Amino acid sequence: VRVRCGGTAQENDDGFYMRRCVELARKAIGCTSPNPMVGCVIVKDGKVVGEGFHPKAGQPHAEVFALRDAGDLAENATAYVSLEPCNHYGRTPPCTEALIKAKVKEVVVGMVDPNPIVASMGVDRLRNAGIDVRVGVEEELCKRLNEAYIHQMLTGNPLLTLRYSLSVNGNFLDQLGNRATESGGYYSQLLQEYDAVILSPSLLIDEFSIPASQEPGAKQPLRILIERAPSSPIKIPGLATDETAKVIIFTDKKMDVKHETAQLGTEMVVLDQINLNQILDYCKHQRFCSVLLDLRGNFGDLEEFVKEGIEQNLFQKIVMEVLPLWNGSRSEKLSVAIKSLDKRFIKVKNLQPRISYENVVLEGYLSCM
Ligand code: AOF
Ligand code: ZN
Repeated sequence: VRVRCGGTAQENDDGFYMRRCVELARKAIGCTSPNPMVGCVIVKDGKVVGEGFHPKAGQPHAEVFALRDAGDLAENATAYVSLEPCNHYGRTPPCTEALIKAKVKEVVVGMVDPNPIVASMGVDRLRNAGIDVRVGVEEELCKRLNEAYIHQMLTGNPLLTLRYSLSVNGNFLDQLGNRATESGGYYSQLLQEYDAVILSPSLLIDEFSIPASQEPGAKQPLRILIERAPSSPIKIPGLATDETAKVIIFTDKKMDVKHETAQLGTEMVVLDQINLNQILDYCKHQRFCSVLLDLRGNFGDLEEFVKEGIEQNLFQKIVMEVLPLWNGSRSEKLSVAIKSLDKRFIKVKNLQPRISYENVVLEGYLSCM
């Protein structure tokens, strides 16, 4: 349904088609890293004549799919793209040239590409070829779509999110809310968005399985397990991995990993010292755009990471879930670690609530003062 509200007809149409671009882009959620998610819509005489999105790094860009879909109808049409068309030869040829060749009349861009090899040069190239270009339609929405990609491009580091569950009286819980892990549940949806998730190995022992997104066709994040100098060999019961669900165990002591982990695609990395910075370095070298530190299971394993992250402003984002419980099972240890940081004044920006079954999920951005 097309809803018109306020603004000029042009502004309404622009917003409508750009939101469609974002919707298309999100079809590849979790699959494009280190590339951004991008959607493109070709509109002629008020009708959509072509649509496309970027499915995966190495595959053609959104514009190419949309132009293919539109065929000859792209001539004199308006192309809407959620990200500035690229102007470089990467794994694929420049989208600017494809748009010029297709003779589109106008290009409407959601946001400029922060990639320094694009950074407004795509817009300039199109304008120099005589195409009208407008930039910044639904910009906030387009930026939110690719917040991890943008962060990685601007800082070189992956976006780091801290996730945890709370009871209504503010205790840290080591459980998830009702139906969170099912398809459509917030946790299942969250996992598919991340390139990697840092977990306590106790989860494997307690749950006999490794957390995985249940969304249809979801790409699973790399699961990073932290095992600090354990006294006994790591047992990994029921650990099932495949090409899309890799596991890496970081440890500071060489030890046996039972269960023929190598065969299951599990990698082991022994470090002199394990801390959050070291894990982030590893993720950075993998060109990950996003990492989730998931506070579940035995918090003890991750307590130092939370402290280090807060002390050194390593977290950009938090996702917290409030369960309809008074106490629940709680971690005294973690509460103590967090309390020791109470003097830090960190503001949470854009705190957005949403309801997931009977739980409240809050997402926000940490900003240090
Ligand atoms: C677009 N449309 O759909 C995407 C763009 O290695 P390549 O050739 O895939 O290039 C990757 C870069 O291209 C990526 O870092 C970003 O700057 C841009 N992505 N551009 O016009 C798209 N995915
Ligand atoms: Zn491109």
